[in-house]
Amino acid sequence: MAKTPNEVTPFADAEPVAANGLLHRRMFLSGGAFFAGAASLSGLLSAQPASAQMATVPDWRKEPGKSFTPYGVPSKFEEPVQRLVTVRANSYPSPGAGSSRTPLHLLEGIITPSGLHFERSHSGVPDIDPDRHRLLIHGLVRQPLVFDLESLMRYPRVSAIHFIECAGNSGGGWAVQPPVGFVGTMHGLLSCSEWTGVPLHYLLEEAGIDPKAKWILAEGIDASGMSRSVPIEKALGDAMVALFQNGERIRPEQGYPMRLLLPGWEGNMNVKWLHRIKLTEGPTYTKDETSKYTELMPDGKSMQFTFPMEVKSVITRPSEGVNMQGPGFYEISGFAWSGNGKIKRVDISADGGASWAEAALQEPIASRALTRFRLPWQWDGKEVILQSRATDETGAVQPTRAELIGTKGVKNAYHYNGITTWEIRQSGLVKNVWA
Ligand SMILES: Nc1nc2c(c(=O)[nH]1)N[C@H]1C(S)=C(S)[C@@H](COP(=O)(O)O)O[C@H]1N2
Ligand SMILES: [Mo]
Repeated sequence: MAKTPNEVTPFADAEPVAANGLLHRRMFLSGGAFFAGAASLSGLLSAQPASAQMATVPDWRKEPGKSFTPYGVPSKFEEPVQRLVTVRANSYPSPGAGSSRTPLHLLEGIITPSGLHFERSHSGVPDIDPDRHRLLIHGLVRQPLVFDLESLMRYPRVSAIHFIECAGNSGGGWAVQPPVGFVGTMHGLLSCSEWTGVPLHYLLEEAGIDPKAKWILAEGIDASGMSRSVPIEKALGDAMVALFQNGERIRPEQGYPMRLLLPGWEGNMNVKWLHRIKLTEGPTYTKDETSKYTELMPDGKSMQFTFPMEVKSVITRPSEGVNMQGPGFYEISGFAWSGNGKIKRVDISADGGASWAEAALQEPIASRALTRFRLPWQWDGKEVILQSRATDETGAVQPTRAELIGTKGVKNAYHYNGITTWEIRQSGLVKNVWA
């Protein structure tokens, strides 16, 4: 016999749809009443009944606050919200090689604050004077062209919200033992910004594309001279020379004064500090696409040029280090994304994949952007195995870890997109486990 909502929780529209207290997403979508009313609700969430203490006047109420600042920074109480920096103990022979990760577990919405965008650099962050920077377009073109910032700023621009994900993100998924750490530690080579720039096809068309040109080579002017080959279809499609990040000029760590943006494709192809594009007949096979970023398969062969980052999701709340505070009502939330288009749906399981509840997707749902999902949950305080599974608009479904390893083996270091599993203990502790 079906339970009426109030036998389960005192919330309006609370309909259990999968095992262990997962509720219908309708509760977050209806826009109607949240609480069903009637019963005493105090203590159900974490709010306390109002008390006489509220009458105390805090110091900051007693005198005017500080004056205005030319460039704002977060409250000093938010100091722990920082990038997770990995510096190599011995950086020889490539000083500045390494990464810092976005603390995804501490963020909300879908936009990564620019100061928290992950960094992955092969030779540090160059200090580029924008007045002396040039972009060269040459190779199989009618007329090689050089652009300075001033000339680029005169072209029509587009803005779009896109994630960048390092191909090596979540690489701990291939390991025998499940990695220990925050979502940001495990999956934080992933960030999402609103990028604004000049569509690359304007510049290529102006230079005059030789019909023999089927690829481009894009190169950065940092000490690593990172370069990648890109098929001409992508270069003429949604590729952009990005100049702005979240409304302001692109940050030095992200490629100031300009980077190539290839929405949805491997992070490393989004060449930072972009200074040269050469049109070519075939791929150039640079060091950055032969020694790295190829996928070693179980049969010993390597897959090369696996460009889009596949459909993926992770629950950030709760997650390892973001523990439960006793039984009761929770919002489960996290990120889903796909390099092949929009996220179509996200399902959540609280019983290790036996039953699933469809999560609510927060607008905006943009193509090749992070998408925020949410699901109401009444946790009864028992041990639970919590998972999320994303599906994109091409119909691709995020695989389990076993399915992924079944096809790709464990010699691969890139493109890990298996389902993340959180074990929630009775104590409320959350642990990353292999399911
Ligand atoms: N010129 C240059 N471009 C680069 C890199 C680099 O080291 N040099 N790193 C690449 C890698 S591996 C990734 S994952 C992304 C990271 O972009 P971000 O540092 O803005 O997050 O930039 C790519 N573009
Ligand atoms: Mo990367």
